[in-house]
Amino acid sequence: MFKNLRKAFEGFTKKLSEVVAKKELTEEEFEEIFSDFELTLLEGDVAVEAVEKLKEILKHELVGLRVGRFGGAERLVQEKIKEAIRKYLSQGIFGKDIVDVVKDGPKPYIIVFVGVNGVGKTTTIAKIAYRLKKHGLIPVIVAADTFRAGAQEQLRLHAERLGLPFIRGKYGADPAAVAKDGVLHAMSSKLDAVLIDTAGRMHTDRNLMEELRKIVRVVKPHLKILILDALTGNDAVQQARWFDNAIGVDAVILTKLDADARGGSALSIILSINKPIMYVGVGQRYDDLSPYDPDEILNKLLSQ
Ligand SMILES: Nc1nc2c(ncn2[C@@H]2O[C@H](COP(=O)(O)OP(=O)(O)O)[C@@H](O)[C@H]2O)c(=O)[nH]1
Ligand SMILES: [Mg+2]
Repeated sequence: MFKNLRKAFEGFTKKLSEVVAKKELTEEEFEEIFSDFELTLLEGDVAVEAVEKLKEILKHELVGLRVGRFGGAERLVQEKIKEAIRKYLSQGIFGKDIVDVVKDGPKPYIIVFVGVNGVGKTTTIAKIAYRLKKHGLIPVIVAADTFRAGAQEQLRLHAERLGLPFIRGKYGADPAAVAKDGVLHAMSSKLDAVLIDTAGRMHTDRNLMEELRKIVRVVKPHLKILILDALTGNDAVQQARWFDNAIGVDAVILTKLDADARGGSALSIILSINKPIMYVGVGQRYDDLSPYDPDEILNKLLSQ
């Protein structure tokens, strides 16, 4: 999925090394070499903000660099680039497993999941529920999308398969009331967590914004997780902005990293959203959820 971007990085590295092998890299030279690279990044669907940020970090790391007569320019430049991006990507690690978050948090620990339809929200909730159960914690799964019968049914099947309690509302019921029911159920049954699935109608829908705000007001979640689809690039960046504006997002789970994306999509999202990444989805099975590891992404990007 990072194929195009990898090629672009290779070209960029090569041009830079040709300069630093001979002399100290000036800002003008950096700008010139970066402009070719920039075009490839933008064509590869990397968001404009991400490109700007990348430029800043790389400029800081590379201007003034020279290698001298002993050679090894290409490797040095590659290391410098890798280090700069690693530093940057590492700022976005959530850094705590959901099992510990729930164990260390108040009981029941309330989590609201938000995201546009189709990004993998329901599947990810099932994965989180599975992970909690595997570590001896019992969550209730709550279907607070009361307008899509199919969405509720999908979640009910997951709950049944996982052997976990499930709460839903009648068709058209107030989603906030259903979410509250879930919390009350968890309290009376002394459950460890409440996982609330919400509606994901197009993010330009004002009613959805109000609906989500109401859920948040009523249940006061301890954690608000946004699900983003790694294949959607710039769209995901817009979605992140919209949901953050609506309810304030604490962490992101990036799904479908396993699928064959246009180059740069995942990196672009990670660079652009300024939110900690908690997990990445790497498939459709319950255990296809991995901690976010910047090195994995870097290796795909830069290994030869
Ligand atoms: N390959 C892959 N598919 C995923 C992943 N997460 C979800 N999906 C698939 O994406 C589709 C939409 O998922 P769903 O959970 O229904 O999305 P929702 O509308 O946001 O609730 C389903 O076919 C899922 O199996 C992932 O990490 N990798
Ligand atoms: Mg769903």
